[in-house]
Formats: sequence, C-alpha cells, structure tokens
Amino acid sequence: MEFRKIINVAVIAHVDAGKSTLVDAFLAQSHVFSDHEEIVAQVMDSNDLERERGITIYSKNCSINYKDYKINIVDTPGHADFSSEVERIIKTVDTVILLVDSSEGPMPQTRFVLKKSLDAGLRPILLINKIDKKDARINEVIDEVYDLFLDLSANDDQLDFPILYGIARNGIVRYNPGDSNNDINPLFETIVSHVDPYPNRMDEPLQMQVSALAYDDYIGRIGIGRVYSGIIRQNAMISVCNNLNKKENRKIANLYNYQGLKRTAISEAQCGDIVLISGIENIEIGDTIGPENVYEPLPQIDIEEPTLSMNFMVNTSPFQGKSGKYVTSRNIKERLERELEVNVGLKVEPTDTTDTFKVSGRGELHLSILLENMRREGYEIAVSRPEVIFKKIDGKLCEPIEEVICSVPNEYSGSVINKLNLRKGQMVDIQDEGSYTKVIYHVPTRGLLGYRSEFINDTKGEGVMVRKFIEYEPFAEKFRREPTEP
Ligand SMILES: Nc1nc2c(ncn2[C@@H]2O[C@H](COP(=O)(O)OP(=O)(O)OP(=O)(O)O)[C@@H](O)[C@H]2O)c(=O)[nH]1
Ligand SMILES: [Mg+2]
Repeated sequence: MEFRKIINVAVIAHVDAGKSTLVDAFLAQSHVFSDHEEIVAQVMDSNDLERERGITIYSKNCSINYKDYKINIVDTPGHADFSSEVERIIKTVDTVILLVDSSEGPMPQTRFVLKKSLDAGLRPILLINKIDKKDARINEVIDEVYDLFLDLSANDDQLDFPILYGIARNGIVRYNPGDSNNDINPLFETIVSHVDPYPNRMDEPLQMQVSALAYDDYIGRIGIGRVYSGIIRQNAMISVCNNLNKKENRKIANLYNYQGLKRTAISEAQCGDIVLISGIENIEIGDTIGPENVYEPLPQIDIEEPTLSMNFMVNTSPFQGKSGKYVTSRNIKERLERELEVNVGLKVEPTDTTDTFKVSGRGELHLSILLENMRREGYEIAVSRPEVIFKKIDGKLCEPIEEVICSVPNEYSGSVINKLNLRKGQMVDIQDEGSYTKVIYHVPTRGLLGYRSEFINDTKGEGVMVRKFIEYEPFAEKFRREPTEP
C-alpha cells in the first residue's frame, strides 16, 4: 500500500467553548457533505441527549482530506466527568487545538486538558474562539493562556504556540482578529505547517493500541485505536496482549476507518491512522494488537475509578409499568451489562436483593446520562440517592474532593460562601471580577450532592459553577450521613 500523510488532531477545551461547532465548520468546508445534504448544527453531537442538552457526551471521530493529507479530527467532551476519556484521546493524536473563549479565558477544564497535552509532548495550537462576543478581551485572555502554559511547565517548543482567532459559529478562523477572510483555511494551513505527519513506519511490525470501545448490534464489540507501526489488515491473524497477563492470538473480522463522518469498511490501514476492529469479543481498553505470537504490550492505559454510586432498582411502586416497557430485573440487568461493553469506568455490582443493582460512575453527570438514556429506551427504573464511594488508602478512610469554582454576582457571594462552608468546603481563593466575585473552594463530593439546584436559586440563575474531581483525601469530619466502611 502507498504511504499517506496522516495527522490526528483533537479539539479540546472547557465546556461550551465551541469545539463541536468548530468541527462542523471543518466538515462543511472540506466538502464532506454532498450539496443536497442538510447540515445540522453540532453534527458531531449525534445522540438525542447530546442534541437536547447541547453538550458532547461521547467523543467522536471524523476525517477530512486537505491537500495530500488525511486529517483525523476528534471532537472531545468538555465536561469534567469525561476527563479520563479526553486523556486517553490525547495519547492518540499528533496535536491538539486548544479552544479558549475570548471573554471567559482559561477555565478549570482548560487547565486539565492542556496539562495532559503538554505531558504527552504535544505542541498545541491555540484558538481564541467567539471573538464576536461583545465582552471579548482577546489580549488579556492570550496573556492568561501564556501564564497557564508557564504554570504547567511547557517547554520552549510548546510555548511557541501558534495563535488563531475564530468565530466557529460562522465557520471563520483568522490569523489576526481584524482579518477579513470568512473561512477556516488558516486553521487547515496551520495544522499542516505546524505538525509533522505521522512517520512512515509501514515496514515495521504491526502495533496498535485500543483506546476506545464501541458496540454494534450486528458486529458486536469494536476496539478503536491508533496504528503505531506497520499495516493492519481485515481477516488477519493477530495477537492481543496487555500487561495484565492477556496473551492471545485472534482474528480480526472487519476493519474500518473514518472517512468524513462515516465509519467505512476497508481492507487495510497504515500506521498513523485511527482504525476500528471487530471480531474480538473480549477486547479492552489498553490492549495492544501485534503480529501473531508476538506479545509486546504498550504501557497500560489508566482508567479512572468511580467516585459515585447509585442503586438502580425495579420499580415496585403502585405506578409500576406506567412509564416504561422494560420493567423486570432481568431487563435492567441485561441493559446494564450491555452498557458495560462500552462505558469505560462504569461499574455494576449485584446487591443483596435481586432487583437492585449498584451502579458506580465518575460523577453525577456520568450516572444521570446512563439513567436518562435507559429511560428514553423504555426502561422503567427506580433509583436511590447517589452516594459517594469511600476508599481505604494506607489504612485511612478517604473520600473524593472536588475543586469548585463559582463566579457569582457580588450580592449573592455571601450566601454561596456560607453554603460551601456549611458543606465542609475550604476556600482556596477569592477574586474580585468587577460586578462578579469568583470563589474557589475544595469541597468533599458528599457535600456537593444536590447543591447545584440550590446554587441556581441562591444566585437567581446568574451564577456559574464548575466542579472537578481532584483527589481522594482522608475523610475529615462526619456530617449529614455517615459513610459506610468500604
Ligand atoms: N458567539 C459565538 N458563539 C459561538 C461560537 N462558536 C460556538 N458558539 C456557541 O457556543 C455554544 C457551545 O458550542 P458547542 O460547539 O456545543 O461547544 P462545545 O465546546 O462542543 O461544548 P461541550 O461539547 O459541551 O464541551 C453553542 O451555542 C454555539 O452556537 C462563536 O464563534 N461565537
Ligand atoms: Mg461539544
């Protein structure tokens, strides 16, 4: 097969910076859609729930051709509950486009995704988006991003990042905010000039690592990942191994890659490309694919441990059967098992009673999305209140702690501070932002359960709150409900 220049790019940012909108523009301007196709906004948010909520939940791939390059683009979710997924994606790309809102500036998730990118040795491209906003403060935001790079110990190469300016919603990216071009060509050009395509390692033995999973009713479980060297072929005998004693020879059934928005069946793919393979029903995140009988696993990929759990139960109330068609314990069990095929980081455990399952995930959003998806599909389920998962670390009982950043109109800051103190939060910083006050707290997750709606009330809907899991810390004090020993 002939070698092709491939560049893999991830679009990363805090929630709502315009990642999916930018990917729309990529697709629209690379003529992926045929002329009669209707272009919907945020086409990458293809799940119903994503469309309604306007957020990206599942990261998604697409690819475009630009000059003699194939550019694979991954749209990533911005919400902190999905951080570990973004982290896995960053390991499979050659560069990242870091979007920062022209008025918000860097946010907590910006810091997290940038840190992971710098750690992976990538040289990011900065895109200041939404420069059409009235309260844009472009130069200040760029300074803040520089500070962030310095703070995260970027090397000189990384600090020398290209800066572009965008109105993603109108499909515009510019070299200078005042330019008059109305397309995103500067972004395409910057990608190909700033990033080296993946090197030609086609003559080396096959190596691929699975970094994501998918499931298809017809072909079963699918492993998705990047080919690091060699060529991967449909129907080929290969080895599957990891650092945890897995050593098997298996046969690939179907092979796919992304062409435009579509998953396309192909007979072979070269190093550098992101491919999907079917036929290996026990394939897992982190598995290395190599030539038959050769077991050289790449470093294992960490999967974040769940921090929150909820019981999913059969509805036994008098209203049973009114809101769903799948109501039995067996229905629920089968559906949860199917979810486990692809939902990385989700855990399902049986409990003492047969009609209750303990489902653990990475946060309230992670769990509520599963619940909402199931309800949409016609499952009727009762759920318990979410509970924090405690852990014993070095013999000490520990609990998850989150960083919470609130930006609220000054007149409401008192009540927010009060509430966070009551919830065992510790103030880390407080900043005056004109008519707004920004407070940063570290709060145990158990103190934050159910807080969001109170926060919205207390700030008359004008406050912004973002939270992010940071670490497990020794359990400090008892309040409200007592933890159960793990
Ligand atoms: N004013 C303005 N709004 C924009 C621009 N680009 C995107 N938006 C809007 O910003 C909102 C969020 O856009 P998305 O593309 O969904 O953001 P995202 O980064 O993918 O968000 P998550 O996937 O939830 O992390 C949408 O309402 C867009 O219409 C822009 O250039 N200017
Ligand atoms: Mg999105």
